[in-house]
Amino acid sequence: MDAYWFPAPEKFEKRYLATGGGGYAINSGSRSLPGGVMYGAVAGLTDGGFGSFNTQVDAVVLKANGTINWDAVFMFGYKGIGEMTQIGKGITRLFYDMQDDEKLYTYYQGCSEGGREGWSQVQRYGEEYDGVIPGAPAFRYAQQQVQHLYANVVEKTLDYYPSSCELNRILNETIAFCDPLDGKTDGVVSRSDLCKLHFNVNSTIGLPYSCAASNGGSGMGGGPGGSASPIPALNGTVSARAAAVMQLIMSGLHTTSGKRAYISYQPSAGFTDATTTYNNATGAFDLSISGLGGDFVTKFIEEININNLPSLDNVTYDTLVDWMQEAWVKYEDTLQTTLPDLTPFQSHGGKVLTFHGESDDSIPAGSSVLYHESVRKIMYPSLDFNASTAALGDWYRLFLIPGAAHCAPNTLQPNGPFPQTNLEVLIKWVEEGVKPVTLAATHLAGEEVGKDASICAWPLRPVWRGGGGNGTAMECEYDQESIDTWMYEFDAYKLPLY
Ligand SMILES: [Ca+2]
Repeated sequence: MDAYWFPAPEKFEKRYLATGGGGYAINSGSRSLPGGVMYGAVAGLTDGGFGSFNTQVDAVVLKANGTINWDAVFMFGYKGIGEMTQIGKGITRLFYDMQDDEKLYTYYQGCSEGGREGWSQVQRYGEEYDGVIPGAPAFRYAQQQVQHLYANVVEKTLDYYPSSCELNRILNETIAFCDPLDGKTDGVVSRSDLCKLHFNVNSTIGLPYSCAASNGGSGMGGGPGGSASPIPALNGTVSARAAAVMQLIMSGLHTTSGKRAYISYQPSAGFTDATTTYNNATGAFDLSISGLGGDFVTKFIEEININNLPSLDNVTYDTLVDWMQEAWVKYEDTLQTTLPDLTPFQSHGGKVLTFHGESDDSIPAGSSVLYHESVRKIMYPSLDFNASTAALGDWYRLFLIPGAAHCAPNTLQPNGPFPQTNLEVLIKWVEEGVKPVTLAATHLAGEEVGKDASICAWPLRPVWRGGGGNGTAMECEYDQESIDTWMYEFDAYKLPLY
């Protein structure tokens, strides 16, 4: 079933907007529809055929007999939104009595899983769309979902479960050290690549931490039930073992023989996947298995209808790589969503405006860079780096948002900007040919609240020169050493990982 919102006829601007969901949801309720109507667009959402608008795919992915419900997987993968758009465009033409030769501009906007869904539309229904905004996409699904368990396996392998107090001390120190590397001391790590090059997590060993007692709460990556035991006041110094855990997490998943299987979050991103749980009985912190990763392994890979893995016993780095490999093959044509040949979309004139918080703690920012580079190489094999980047940038632009978290500003780096007008920017690009050289953003909190900002397009990186005074202007620079920190070789697999 699909639902559409229609602007009043005098407000209709010959536009259609498809919307998507987040997590395991294929829609965001009616939250994302007013944004379309605001721009004179008919806006649509779908239930994917899962039974109701509130039913998420993980509730229907297993049939009663315990096998995969492939109809649901294909609908979630790309068909649900694609068919909604085809039907929605037809209804729109009829409703407003449009002539056959009148252009109906067609857009998509979504973030996270909604970002993956956006890419699914570019890859599978390229001719249907004129402009797509896939924010912080949860694509490369097999790797993306399983990698949520990586921090837990590091903790288990090293047998050390840091408290959130100790983790936050490391994180705060990372941000403090890396903040000025971009030339502007504002509490925002606008250059996580320079952070990667110059920050050594071992420098945090011995730093004191102290946290008041709390009622527990639960990290976003908390295990089943979000086990929220009260946590006593904590005092200590950052241990070498905690630094070792963080070092390994930040280096990304490798096989036990040292071959790279995936990337990690940028330094200065939160350590949500590493969240532990306090054990009242022992007075120690314990493993808290990431529900995002566990739910995927149990239902989508092992086909067992439980919401999380009961334990990580016998789960090694190699197990994670095996799960990634298995899910990749299993869902290559549905959920993986990294098809790098975008010829139908590109030749039809489609434009992609994509963004990713550089301090995203749920989907690594490097994931969006990896796909951008894959598309660049596949679409322009005979052009060198600069020429192919320029050619791709005519219709697909990636903006890394300094300091931003997952599809949102970052409370830990509140002075950072966030884009607020992406759909307007995309409409201008599609309908008036105004290419966003930089992306318009706004400071939504902090010292510069209300001020405008500009976001550099990948591979250019922001820098403030001239002493770092807050009055100095940002430049978008080309820095090969920084760019190289975003490039990886995935030698754990025989196939290329796009
Ligand atoms: Ca800074």
